[in-house]
Amino acid sequence: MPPVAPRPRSVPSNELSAYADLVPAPVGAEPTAGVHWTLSATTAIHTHPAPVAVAVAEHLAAVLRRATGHPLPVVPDDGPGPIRLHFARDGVPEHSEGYRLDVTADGVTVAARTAAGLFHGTQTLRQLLPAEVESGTAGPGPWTVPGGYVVDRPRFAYRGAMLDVARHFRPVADILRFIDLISLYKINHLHLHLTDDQGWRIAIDNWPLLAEYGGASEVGGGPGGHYSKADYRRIVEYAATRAITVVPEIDVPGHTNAALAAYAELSPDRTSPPVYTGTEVGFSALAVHSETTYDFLHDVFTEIAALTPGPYLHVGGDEAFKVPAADYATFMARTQPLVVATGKTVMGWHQLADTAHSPGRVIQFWGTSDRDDTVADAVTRGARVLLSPANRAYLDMKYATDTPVGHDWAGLLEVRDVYDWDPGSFLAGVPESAVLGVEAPLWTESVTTMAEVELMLFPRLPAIAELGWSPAGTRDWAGFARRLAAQGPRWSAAGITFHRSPQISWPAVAGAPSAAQPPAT
Ligand code: NGO
Repeated sequence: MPPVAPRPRSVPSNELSAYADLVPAPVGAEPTAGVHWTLSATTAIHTHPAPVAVAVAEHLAAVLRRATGHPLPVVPDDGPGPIRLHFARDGVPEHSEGYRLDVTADGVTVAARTAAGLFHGTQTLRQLLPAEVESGTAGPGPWTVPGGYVVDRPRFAYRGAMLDVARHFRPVADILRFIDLISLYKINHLHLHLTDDQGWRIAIDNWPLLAEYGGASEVGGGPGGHYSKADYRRIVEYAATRAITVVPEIDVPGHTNAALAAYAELSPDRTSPPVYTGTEVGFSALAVHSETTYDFLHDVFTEIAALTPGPYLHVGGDEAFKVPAADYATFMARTQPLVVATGKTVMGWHQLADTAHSPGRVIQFWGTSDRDDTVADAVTRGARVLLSPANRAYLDMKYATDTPVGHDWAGLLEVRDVYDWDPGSFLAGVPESAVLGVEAPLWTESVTTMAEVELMLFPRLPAIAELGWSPAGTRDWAGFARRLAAQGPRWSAAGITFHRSPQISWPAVAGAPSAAQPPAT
């Protein structure tokens, strides 16, 4: 007689639709009916012994240990195991960030060509587990993963989030949390807006007063702060373990009051202005005709480039209203080669578009229309475009008039506004092949706490992440709204503050401790 199959236990809620609920939507995914695997006290994570693979496995283990209380040893041995993370090419999409994930009755396998691919696969695995896997304290489980597979790769090479640490400084611990949050949705670039009128946030050895004096202020008169080089390296290294590249921004020639306050010789009239703690823009400028300015930029870019393993160095360039157009062009014609000389590729806000080209440069569009002829022209000269249209991607915009923080100059941005556009065909004269990707900037004039940062990110950041990652053919508001709803319990379990958008039918957060309940906004 054939053995009697065990009676199916009750089906956990994540089992029915987990493969259809992933955010960002994958290239391909299918559940296998009737198959599942359950993580237990004896589960180990087997991985390739390469340190990069071990780092991915250790990160997954740390998340799973927290919520399950199980030991989950990481075994640097590529052989079969209940959870196996390994490098492979067969069946894995031909992309440096692609992965394949298989769940059978024997366990979970993530295969990828690179550590980044493995990392993204493990983030998908988290979403296939019950929402309580995001909890910071151990729960009873069961930690069951439905059987099936995912084959995945990104649509765009660059999916970014920007945090303005100049208007309000954020300590290193907050940046590390920010990195963890954005990496949940396969964001792969963290753009740090390190300098502005209200504060200079990174130590520069040759110009120590930039950080010491120029960093000791912020909007509203708070103490500000800055990152030492060791702090900054910590951020870069931590980001790398989450497959994230840091993009530093030194905003010039405008937005420079903090630098001018620290060094009078950088100012056109050789006089230091007072420290600035307001929120106006466009009133400050470097002395664009002074050689000292270019010595300063050379030193700053050289030191920043030395701290930056990633390819990009962002030079800002926005709202330099005090610099006449011809001087601005001259300034950028001198500034961009200084970046190139450090081995980095220039990135800049789209005001840079009609200045001299530099090899492979990236123009970050933050306008509110779907046409900008100077950007389209820069593309014909070889520029690539990073899309952050303010009326689609600016996460400092309020959701609604009663959102407690944020701006509304580019409109009120509910999650559907942020989701419902196609980066590949958004800007006239900019074909998809010229679009490097998308980025969601969070400016912090009025954002002063991490809870407020989270409120502005969620649920809009996952929308931008999906536009950047998922195949164009998956874009469908109703489907996204349903999948996003399934993320809510995960954020509640993780203690993430989020906006309970009325556009989404959030499931009830039954049993969640009140401290983890999202605020009603
Ligand atoms: C603009 C401006 C920033 C503001 C932001 C507020 C750019 C690129 N420059 O975006 O200084 O903080 O709007 O939304």
